[in-house]
Amino acid sequence: SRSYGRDVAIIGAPFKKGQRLAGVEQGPRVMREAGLIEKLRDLGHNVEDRGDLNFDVFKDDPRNYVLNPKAVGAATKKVSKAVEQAVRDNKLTVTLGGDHSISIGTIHGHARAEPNLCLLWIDAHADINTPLTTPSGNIHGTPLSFLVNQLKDTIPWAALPSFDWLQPCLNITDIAFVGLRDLDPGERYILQKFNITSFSIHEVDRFGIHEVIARSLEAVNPKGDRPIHMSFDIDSVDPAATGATGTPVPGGLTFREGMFIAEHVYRTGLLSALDLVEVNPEVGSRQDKVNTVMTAVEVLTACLGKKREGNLLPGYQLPMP
Ligand code: EXY
Ligand code: MN
Ligand code: MN
Repeated sequence: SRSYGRDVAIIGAPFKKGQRLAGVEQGPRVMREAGLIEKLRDLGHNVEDRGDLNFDVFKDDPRNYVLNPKAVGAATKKVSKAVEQAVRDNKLTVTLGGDHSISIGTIHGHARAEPNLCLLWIDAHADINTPLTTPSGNIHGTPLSFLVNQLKDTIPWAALPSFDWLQPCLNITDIAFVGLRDLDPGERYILQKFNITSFSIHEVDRFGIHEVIARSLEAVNPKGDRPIHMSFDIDSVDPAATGATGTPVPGGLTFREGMFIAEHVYRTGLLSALDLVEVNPEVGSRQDKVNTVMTAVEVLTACLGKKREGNLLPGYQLPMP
């Protein structure tokens, strides 16, 4: 093609069984309907939309520490395979959720192809409950515990055979959190015990978003030689802009802070895979839905090079009279 951007793969992961609310499985559809693919092509990227994954339904999937273990185990295995393949095909791989449990698969698959990756986790929540600390049983609050080497012995693997395909693949020191403001006691303990890089909303207010994202990258990628996985939960941004999400928490990142993170990460040139999760068009008002989808699409396009200062088209010539 005559593309001047990157090769990009879009993978839809319309999955909701990591939490209890219907609607989050419509995330990929509403983001596509808002013109995501065209907007990425307008930036000059060669975009291959690989469509939506199909997830198996389990009639018999009883709670076992967590809810829907079979459905989540099977779905995340599929997500992992799809992301691994796309990264091996040299695509910047964008996965559209779905709830945040899908990131068990996106990060696992990305790490299979790029074992040296580091992780930016942009979220109101730390999503690092273990199956024994989760207060809700919702797996979308636990994905990182399944992935982290240092928590391997805290997972009741024998009780969760649907995750037998999964190998922990991430050191806990390879994660930086931004935007946190709702942690459970087990999560607080884990972050403190392992001295994890984390910038809550308090630190965003204190230092400013540029300092926070720069320090996050310095901590997990000091030499700038590691591929970056960014997992962007739309609930990191304030409910004023993202009311259509399942677990909104007041006092979040502003729209502008979310955009700043996206633009800054693009400028590293190291973004290798990206998740955009937890858009639920069935939560909140019609205006919440419009705002949330718009925010998601703006963040995604900024992660792939759209600049608020404007983009210069290669070969642009001023029209002459
Ligand atoms: N920490 C709570 C739990 O584990 O149930 C809430 C988790 C929400 C997870 C989401 C969307 O980032
Ligand atoms: Mn999350
Ligand atoms: Mn969240």
